[in-house]
Amino acid sequence: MSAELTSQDQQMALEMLRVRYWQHIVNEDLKKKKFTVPIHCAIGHEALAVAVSRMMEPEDQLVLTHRNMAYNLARAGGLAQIYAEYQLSPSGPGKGRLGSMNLVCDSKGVAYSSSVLGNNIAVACGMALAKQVKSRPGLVIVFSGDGAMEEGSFYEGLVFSRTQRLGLLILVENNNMSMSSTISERRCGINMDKLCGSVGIPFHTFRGNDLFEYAPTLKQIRRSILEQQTPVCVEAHLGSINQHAGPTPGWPTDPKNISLERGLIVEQSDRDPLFVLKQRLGEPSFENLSSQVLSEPWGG
Ligand SMILES: Cc1ncc(C[n+]2csc(CCOP(=O)(O)OP(=O)(O)O)c2C)c(N)n1
Ligand SMILES: [Mg+2]
Repeated sequence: MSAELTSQDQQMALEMLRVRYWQHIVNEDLKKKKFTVPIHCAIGHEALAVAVSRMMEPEDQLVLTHRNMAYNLARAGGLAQIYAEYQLSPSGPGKGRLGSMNLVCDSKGVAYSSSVLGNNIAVACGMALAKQVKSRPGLVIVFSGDGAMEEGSFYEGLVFSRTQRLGLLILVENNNMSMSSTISERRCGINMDKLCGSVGIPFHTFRGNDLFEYAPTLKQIRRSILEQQTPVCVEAHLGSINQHAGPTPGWPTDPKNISLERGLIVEQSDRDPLFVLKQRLGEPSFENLSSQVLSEPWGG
């Protein structure tokens, strides 16, 4: 693909590389115990984060979970502000009072984040209903994990949003992990296609971490939500390559080991969206863009 790389594709690739680079910086500083608040990296979520951020129009609102880092970074377009908030500095977007798990940035469309699983679904439904009642444009995008969707409010949100025909995009990040348990360790499987279909909500599956596939598809989905006045649900299968929270490695014998010294790519598999990008662009283009990002000052 490298030969046909348009300047827009290049910008998009750079955005994703930056979100990874900034997460590496946070992870390195987590290792050095530079923060006092719990911080959940989202290394492996970058393709979805950049695609969602690029899909958004100024009137759209993002409603996030505890694992909001990649989304806040993609929306912010820089690390310095977010880093300041992680250090609880008054110069952060939450004036140092929100920390990581509840971080919002209204000016960038990040309206709400919650550390309470499932709570954000009800809040997003209320926000989407307010848009509808007040005839305000745009849609609300709400995130859930494969763990958080076990909360009753997830099902209630599906029924309520479809009943009211809300402008809502429900994105489930299925990393097959809730704290330290996989899905099969804690519950039966849930057929999302059938669950959504049973209440008339269109459903899509995302696999493979390909930014160049996710970005245009999400733009089409956004249009369909607004034109057909129906919520849509997307389940993205991805991996959180880092530990649940805190630094990776989190302890001396941790099998997960992330180090910026080894470069931006963490895993040589399609669980890593940067590995997927490298396959897409070819090694020379990928290395060229990576070096550019690694040489950029981030404000720390
Ligand atoms: C109502 C509630 N119950 C339990 C927790 C503790 N808790 C925090 S994160 C987490 C796992 C969430 O898994 P998932 O939704 O899949 O998100 P992931 O961390 O995998 O991104 C749990 C159980 C919580 N924050 N809120
Ligand atoms: Mg999960």
